[in-house]
Amino acid sequence: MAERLSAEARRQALGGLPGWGEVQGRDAIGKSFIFKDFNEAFGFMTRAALAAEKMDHHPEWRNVYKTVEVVLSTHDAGGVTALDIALAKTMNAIAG
Ligand code: H2B
Repeated sequence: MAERLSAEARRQALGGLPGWGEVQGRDAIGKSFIFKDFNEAFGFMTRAALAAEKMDHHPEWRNVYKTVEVVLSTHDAGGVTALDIALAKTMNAIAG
């Protein structure tokens, strides 16, 4: 099973992940993606969902019009692991 990252490892990983930051009050990372319109936002969600399913690692997320708020945490580990960092990277790549 993936292990929770140390605070230092998480901080370092976040340094290479534009737009991502710590979620206040829990062991998780988050980002608000803002797209041109709903079509772009939902297209992102569709591609990210397929990637997440392939990784067997799933986001907590919320869409309002052209904004997608994402929170990543590994529920099985109770915090941020390398799986969250990998999914965050994939999401950044999909968003372009
Ligand atoms: N996604 C996330 N974010 N955290 C998990 O711990 C997790 C998951 N566990 N997706 C996976 C599914 C697990 O429940 C299955 C059985 O592999």
